[in-house]
Amino acid sequence: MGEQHAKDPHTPDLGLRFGDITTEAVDAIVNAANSSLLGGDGVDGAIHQAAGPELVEYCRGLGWCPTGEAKITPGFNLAATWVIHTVGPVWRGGTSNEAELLASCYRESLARADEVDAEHIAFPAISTGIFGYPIHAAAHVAVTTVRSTPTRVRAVRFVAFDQETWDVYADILGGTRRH
Ligand code: AR6
Repeated sequence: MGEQHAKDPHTPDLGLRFGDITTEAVDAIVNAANSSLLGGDGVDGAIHQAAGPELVEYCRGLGWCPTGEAKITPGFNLAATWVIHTVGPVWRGGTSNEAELLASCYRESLARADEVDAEHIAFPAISTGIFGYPIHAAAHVAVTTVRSTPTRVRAVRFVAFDQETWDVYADILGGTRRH
């Protein structure tokens, strides 16, 4: 076996942070958006607020984003260079393909990151707020999908905005470095 080339797809290091994703100084932060991409409440509202009005203007030019897909924009006033906007599924009890759609959000977000050579990215707990996806199930999808998706992203931070989210990720990530 030869030494792994730096640009070969691999599994990223996983980390956990507590707090507001808008202050994360990474190459790209992921936004839990809705299909209009024109902003909303929750983390979406916070990202638009911090990025400034240029973000919604840029998003207007992108059009609709279906559930499970992801589109990338500049970060404008954010510390992050890029924002990857993905649309998670609304929780409808678990029988409406929610898990596959949520996994697709993570895979598609990593694909957008690869397209711009983003090496450090941060994810909120997509769909677990206004869209109602139970945190245990959602965090399991998040971690297993990121672990099983080949990508050139080197480090993924899961950002927990509340204690329950932190506790669930910490449990799933186990011995993973929490930073
Ligand atoms: N930083 C990190 N995480 C946050 C932040 C923040 N600043 N603010 C909230 N969270 P949600 P969804 C957490 O509701 O469920 C919007 O209106 C939050 O505690 O933001 O995917 C969109 O436009 C939760 O753990 O997103 C859509 O219409 C997680 O982020 C809809 O909400 C996701 O909660 C999307 O709903």
